[in-house]
Amino acid sequence: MRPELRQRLQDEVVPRERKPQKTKLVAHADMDAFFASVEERDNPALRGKPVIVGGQPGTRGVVTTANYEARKYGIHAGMSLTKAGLLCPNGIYVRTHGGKYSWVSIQVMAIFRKYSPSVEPASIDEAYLDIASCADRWGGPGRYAETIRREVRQTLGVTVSIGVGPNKITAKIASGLNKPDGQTILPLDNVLSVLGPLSVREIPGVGASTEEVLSDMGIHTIRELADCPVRVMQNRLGKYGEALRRIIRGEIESEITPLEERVDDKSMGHEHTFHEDVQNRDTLLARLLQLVDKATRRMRRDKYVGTLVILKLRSSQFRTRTHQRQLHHPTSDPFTIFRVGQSLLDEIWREEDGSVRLIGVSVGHLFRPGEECQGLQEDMFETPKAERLNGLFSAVDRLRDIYGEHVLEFAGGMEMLRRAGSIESVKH
Ligand code: DCP
Ligand code: CA
Repeated sequence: MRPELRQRLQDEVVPRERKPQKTKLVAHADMDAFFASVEERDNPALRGKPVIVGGQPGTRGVVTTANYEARKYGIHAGMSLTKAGLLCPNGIYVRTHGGKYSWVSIQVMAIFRKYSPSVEPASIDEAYLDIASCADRWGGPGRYAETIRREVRQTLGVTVSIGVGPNKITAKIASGLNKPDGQTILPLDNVLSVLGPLSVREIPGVGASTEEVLSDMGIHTIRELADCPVRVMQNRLGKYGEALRRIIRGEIESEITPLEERVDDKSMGHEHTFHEDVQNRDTLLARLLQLVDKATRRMRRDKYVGTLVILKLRSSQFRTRTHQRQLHHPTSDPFTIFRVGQSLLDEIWREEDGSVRLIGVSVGHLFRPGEECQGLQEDMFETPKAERLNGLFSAVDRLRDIYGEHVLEFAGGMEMLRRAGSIESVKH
């Protein structure tokens, strides 16, 4: 490395914090239409046209993202490619190039780390930065955000939007307010001047069921939530409601878990070799569900969530294939992980491809979420229904601790096994 470059890096690089840190000032950086932007960067002929990433219209599979042009046609992530093809027949459809996006993600995170002592990646294209001790060095949060956005644009050719707030949740809402290629700095002494008029649905983690409860209470906007008396919130939504109210008022600090504290190389999973090779999709899915169940049980026990699902298949000819998908939100939810595993299976294997000797699944990019984010990561874990589900998982886990692994099986797995006529084949 050239000496002047090394010196520049040394000047720029902020000393690393190695422990989770509470901070009073958080930046949330989120890439714009991430997969589509990388595709446009690599093929400028796509610019200005509706670009849909995921595959060809009419084929199996879903849209992973669409650029802002394509969103005007109503296309969004998760939509089937068949429906996308009907809504936007003249769009440009590109297949997903996972490896390329992972590489850009690594480069983006490296840039973020130059600007903050503590960076917590939240998904493939977003991160929280602790900026309490460094924003002033760049002339305050506004200049600071402009500097990072410029560097990402100039070095990687893609754009990022940034929000700054007193905690993760407020910063995340802020980063979405001026998308794409924008920034929003919340005034620390009055975050509600910006957030107040927004719908409570803009709060990450507030889904349909929490919205319904709030709506029953006459609460529709963030300001109404913030102004609701603590006791009323406690009565209707318990500790979660109280925390939500304080977070949104900017009264709760966040803990940023830096990259070094994550166990990115760690994964939890299980695999199974069949007594007889299997060519039936339902049998594979039933086994997959059991493996996911086991893996997520360990994750719950150790309080991990993860953002990467890896499926492994070995054919009767001993050909091993692994396929992985980066999740949008960290999770330990068996249903989510199973659904992703199922779509990975469908992407790499069909019954006509021949029989399978081994199937395995693991969840990677594991980490333990900061306390204030626990339960806010996913709608599923924060709503009253989610609390019940979480309680259900824990109760099942306890029963298994006492009576053994097979005391309770997932009903779905049992049903699939029954359909495949292979209940006996998976009993131990
Ligand atoms: N992604 C995916 N499947 C989904 C959602 C997202 O594979 N159901 C991938 C593709 C996205 C990337 O994750 O490009 C980041 O997801 P975001 O929700 O941040 O969406 P984008 O970055 O595409 O758009 P935005 O500008 O709204 O952030
Ligand atoms: Ca994004």
